[in-house]
Amino acid sequence: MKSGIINKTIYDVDKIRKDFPILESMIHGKPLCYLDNAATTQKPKSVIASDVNYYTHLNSNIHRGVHSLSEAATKAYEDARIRVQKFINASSEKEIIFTRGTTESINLVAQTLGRSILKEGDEIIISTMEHHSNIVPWQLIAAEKKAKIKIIPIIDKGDLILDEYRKLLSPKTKIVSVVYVSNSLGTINDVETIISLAHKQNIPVLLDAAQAVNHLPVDVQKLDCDFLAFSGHKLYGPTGIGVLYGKSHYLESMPPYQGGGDMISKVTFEETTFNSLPYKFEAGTSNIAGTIGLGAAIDYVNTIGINNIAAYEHKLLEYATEELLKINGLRIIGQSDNKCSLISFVLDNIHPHDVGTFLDFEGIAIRTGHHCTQPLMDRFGVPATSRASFGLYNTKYEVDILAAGIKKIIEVFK
Ligand code: C6P
Repeated sequence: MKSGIINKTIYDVDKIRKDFPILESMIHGKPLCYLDNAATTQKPKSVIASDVNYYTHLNSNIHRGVHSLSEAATKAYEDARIRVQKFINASSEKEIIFTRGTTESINLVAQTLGRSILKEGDEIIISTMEHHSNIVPWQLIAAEKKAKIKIIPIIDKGDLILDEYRKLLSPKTKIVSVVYVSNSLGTINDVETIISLAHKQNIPVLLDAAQAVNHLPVDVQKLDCDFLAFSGHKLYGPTGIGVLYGKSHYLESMPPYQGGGDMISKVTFEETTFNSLPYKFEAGTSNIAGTIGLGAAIDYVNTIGINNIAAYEHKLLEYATEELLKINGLRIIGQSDNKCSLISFVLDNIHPHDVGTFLDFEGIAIRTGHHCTQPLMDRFGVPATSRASFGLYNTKYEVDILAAGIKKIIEVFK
């Protein structure tokens, strides 16, 4: 698939696309135009090769054996932890906990920190634009502890109302948990302000960075967030592997999430003492191949440079916004001045599911539905949107294909 002029200015996207074998696919006889990167990103050859290499040469359980294979697998697994630590600039690799993904990372904090600090009448602050993964875990623990959930409202453009957030903060607030980049609007939230306001009252802040780490440079020490959650599969890595970053003093004070092998120091029938960080939170045999694959994905992203990716995607988003706004009857949901990576839209009198199905016949993969943000859809008074979300390999030409596909469906449905 051809690219456009802007694509050459930051990096050679045509060269990069060759690293992703799936981008060569034909769908219904048309070249695949993959614009569903917020759901999951495609994998470069190096990540695919990492999986094959692991099962061909390294497969063994970690932290358990003294034999060579186990030692090699353990080293590769722990090297991946250091790659993650450096990627988000955590101060120690002990602050990096491997989980199944963003969802599990947030559940871990809700069920451990939440369980140990929440009391009746306490409050948890989240926002209107949260993914269900940052709503339901808090609802579960709030119901158990008789705590309340408070919601930061948003304006029609899709920005959080920080004055309202200020008013919500009180001595009853025990945790703030907000999304860094919205998966449905693309808004980049002002998390620096959110964190500093919470910290004035010694309230810990968790950032759901599922849609941030692949689009923006993320430095947890600079942000000063207390927890940060993300998934490997949105960062060009494998599914089933994710990260919870936590400041060590919080992680030390939290009880374990699950019990089992690897998370213990000593077990008797009377009593168990727990392993040190990070292993206290990694019970059972981990997704070893996936973790090593995540390390390979980070290496890949680093070779391009996350700042280059952010700059490239920013230009692509500007171009896509301009082109889509030219289409009569198309309304963009989420028009913050501080946005990245995606466009959610609705078309007059055409249901998003019809849009998604029609575009699929053009070879274009977008996501339609509520994107696991039903309260946000309610806020905008729509049951669903169509969402085109971009990755480091998308091109201006693909934006043109999308715009042409949307114009075609409007014609057909007239
Ligand atoms: N959003 C989307 O299409 P998991 O499933 O654990 O890897 O990620 C959950 C999650 C949490 N927070 C945000 C902001 C997310 O975008 C997601 C995943 C996908 O938008 C699947 S619903």
